[in-house]
Amino acid sequence: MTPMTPMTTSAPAGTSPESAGTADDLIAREERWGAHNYHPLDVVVAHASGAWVTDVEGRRYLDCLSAYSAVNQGHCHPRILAALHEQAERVTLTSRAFRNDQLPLFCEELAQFCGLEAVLPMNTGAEAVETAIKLVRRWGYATKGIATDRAEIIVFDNNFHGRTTTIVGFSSEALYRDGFGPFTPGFVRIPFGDADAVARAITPNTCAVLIEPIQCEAGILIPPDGYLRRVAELCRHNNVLFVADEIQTGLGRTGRKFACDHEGVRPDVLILGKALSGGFYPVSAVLSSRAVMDVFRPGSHGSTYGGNPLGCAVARTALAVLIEERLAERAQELGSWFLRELGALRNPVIREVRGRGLLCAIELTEPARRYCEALRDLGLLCKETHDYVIRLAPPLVVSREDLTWALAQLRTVFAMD
Ligand code: IF1
Repeated sequence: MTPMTPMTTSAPAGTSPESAGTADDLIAREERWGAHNYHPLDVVVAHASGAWVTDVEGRRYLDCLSAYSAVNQGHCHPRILAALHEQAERVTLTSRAFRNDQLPLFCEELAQFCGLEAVLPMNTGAEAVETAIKLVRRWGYATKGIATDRAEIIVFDNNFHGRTTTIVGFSSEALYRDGFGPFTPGFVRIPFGDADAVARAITPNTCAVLIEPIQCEAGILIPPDGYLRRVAELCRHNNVLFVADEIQTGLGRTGRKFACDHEGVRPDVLILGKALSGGFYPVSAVLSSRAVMDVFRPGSHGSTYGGNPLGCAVARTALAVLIEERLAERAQELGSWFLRELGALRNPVIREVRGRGLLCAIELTEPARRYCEALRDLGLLCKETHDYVIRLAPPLVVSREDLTWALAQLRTVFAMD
């Protein structure tokens, strides 16, 4: 056995969250002990509430990332916290070898919220995407009659669906793929936003189209009007399942329950994650009709934590908050105003402003990182995506006053140029 490496850091290891070190010390420790698979902005968050976070040195920031839409309900929402706490004192995990008293209610409430018939709970987004891939492949063989191992799934350039080997295998982004092969076959990748390309790509072996209704990681790319409806129609006519990854766009973010709602499209398979648990605890889910979901039989799929009572209790409350606080409506109202105001920002480096609900983007003609750093210094947290795009997606509980303040910081940064 290798002996334990002795701790070489100067400050004593904290025993409670409150005794953590300074920002510089904590950053040094993370770099020393953690994997280097991220390049975060150097703000060390210690507390958060609603739309605001506070760093270890007591500075406050408006969060305009919302953990990539996982905290749509706002940080540490008191009702979700209470549900977490109460459930944690009753029972947290049973495994699916036994039943628990939260899973049935979670499935019923989520299915009714989504207008679909059956729910399969998982934990992270990538797991739910993997689950959907298994589901549509099996449906392709068992129901559509595709020959064994010939099923094809249509995906899109610049997609982002997670980090598993199968999922990165059909990514078009070298950063996510390089060095991780060999990859899973059975995916056909085509341009996003062109319905004719979908029509051309469908073959008798196509079991599904897997699509983000708005491509977020690609830079908040909103497809042309009518595109999703056309793709859904092509799917219906060709007996192909329309699978929507609404992990980031769903649950109020774009001003409707789901981004597909903007075009009146009901997916055959819906994938949710992130805000399903209000940022407290990973809960994801795949939804479909009963007929499709029933291709899974006992033993075909599972997860130790999927459907656990703690996650279900948290997710039930996260959904209730979304409905009762009218967060989708808030995103619509605040978002359309905010986007108009963003559109009035004037600077030659701004190429385009776009968005839907409170999912907004400012595309620049130069790398966005230094603008994100300048905004951080003014107390506004956001993150560049694909180098040139500043993504602005605050928690949906953000106030108009907070957003007015954010606009002032943006004006300052773009005036400094
Ligand atoms: C990271 C991006 C966002 C997602 C969609 C599935 C997943 C995600 C549409 C997987 C996850 C994340 C994960 C996080 C950063 C992030 C991200 F910039 F990389 F693309 F949000 F825009 N489908 N999105 O957006 O869900 O397994 O992570 O729970 O660094 O990977 P997960």
